[in-house]
Amino acid sequence: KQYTVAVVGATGAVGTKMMEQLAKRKFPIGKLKLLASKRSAGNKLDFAGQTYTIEEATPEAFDGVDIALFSAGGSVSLTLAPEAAKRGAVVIDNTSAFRMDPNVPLVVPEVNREDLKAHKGIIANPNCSTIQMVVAMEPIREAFGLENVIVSTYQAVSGSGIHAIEELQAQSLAWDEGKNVSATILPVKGDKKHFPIARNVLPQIDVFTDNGFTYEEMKMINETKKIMHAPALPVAATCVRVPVVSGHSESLFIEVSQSGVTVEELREVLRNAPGVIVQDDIKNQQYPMPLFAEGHDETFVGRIRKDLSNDRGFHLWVVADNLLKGAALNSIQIAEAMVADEIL
Ligand code: A2P
Ligand code: 11C
Repeated sequence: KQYTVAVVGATGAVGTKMMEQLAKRKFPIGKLKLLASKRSAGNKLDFAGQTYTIEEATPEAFDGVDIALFSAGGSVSLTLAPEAAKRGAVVIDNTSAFRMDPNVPLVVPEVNREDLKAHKGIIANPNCSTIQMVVAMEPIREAFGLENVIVSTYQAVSGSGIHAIEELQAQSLAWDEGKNVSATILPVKGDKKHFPIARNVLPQIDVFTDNGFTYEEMKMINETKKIMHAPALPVAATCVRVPVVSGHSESLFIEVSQSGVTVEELREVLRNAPGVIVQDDIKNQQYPMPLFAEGHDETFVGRIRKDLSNDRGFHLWVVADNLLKGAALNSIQIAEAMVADEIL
């Protein structure tokens, strides 16, 4: 069977990668519709050797669509995803608009593929920093139990879209040329102040919530509990933007339930885990880095060590391409799982 697929936000950082993944993974596309804002309507884009004309994303654009991949921002999803679902499309939404809706499965196929069966037309793709963390943690939880999670992130600017990548590049150039460095996007468009990301790190991703955590941090906390079906799991996050173009890194502390688990046992579990590559050989300085994770599908894990004062505590360094496993690839993997499990 072949499917009519719409990509909403086809000109964006994630939309572009979604198209690359559809082509690379040979998703069974009968017809492809590339949708974006009115500004881009009429422009051309190439896909698998063919040229397509971008259309404006309107409710009617979803007539006849089987699968709609959304990555055009939360407000576009809030208005158009229900319209697409109403017209019979299955929406796979990469924004945070519906993630915590109890009627919407939030899925990382390696972790909770079964949840797809309960879908009511909209499926949510988790936040990038959440996805790579749960891919690394779920096999550990299955083997040894999981009781506590504390994570600090080092997130690439591409998580904030194409304009943030351009901002980092322009600021780096301005530094080199001794010119004025101006900031207009990061840490987050919707906040009052902006700071340079070049030669800096920003301990703010998204705006702050009332409890002192940012929305990005709350996403990691709430989404992890939902995906892992672990509402009582303690999770704490500190999310930080670093001047890296692609690839999110995470320093992860976990406490397992079982006592006496060895580093080698934990490593072995991760070696056999789907979607994980263990890069952990400190004698040879082998550990994951974002520069080398870019373009890869897997989540890389290294620096695995036991805490020095807690027998059940482990430290890990987790890196993945935030635009691939963190966004576009996971969305396509959701679509593939639905095709394979015959729930489309
Ligand atoms: P456009 O290029 O026409 O503005 P990024 O996250 O990289 O910034 O990309 C955002 C994506 O969302 C782009 O493809 C952008 O299209 C799309 N987009 C923005 N606003 C709308 C809208 N109102 N309707 C549909 N797509 C939109
Ligand atoms: C970032 N994690 O790196 C964000 C981007 O909820 O899908 C993804 C935001 C989201 O800025």
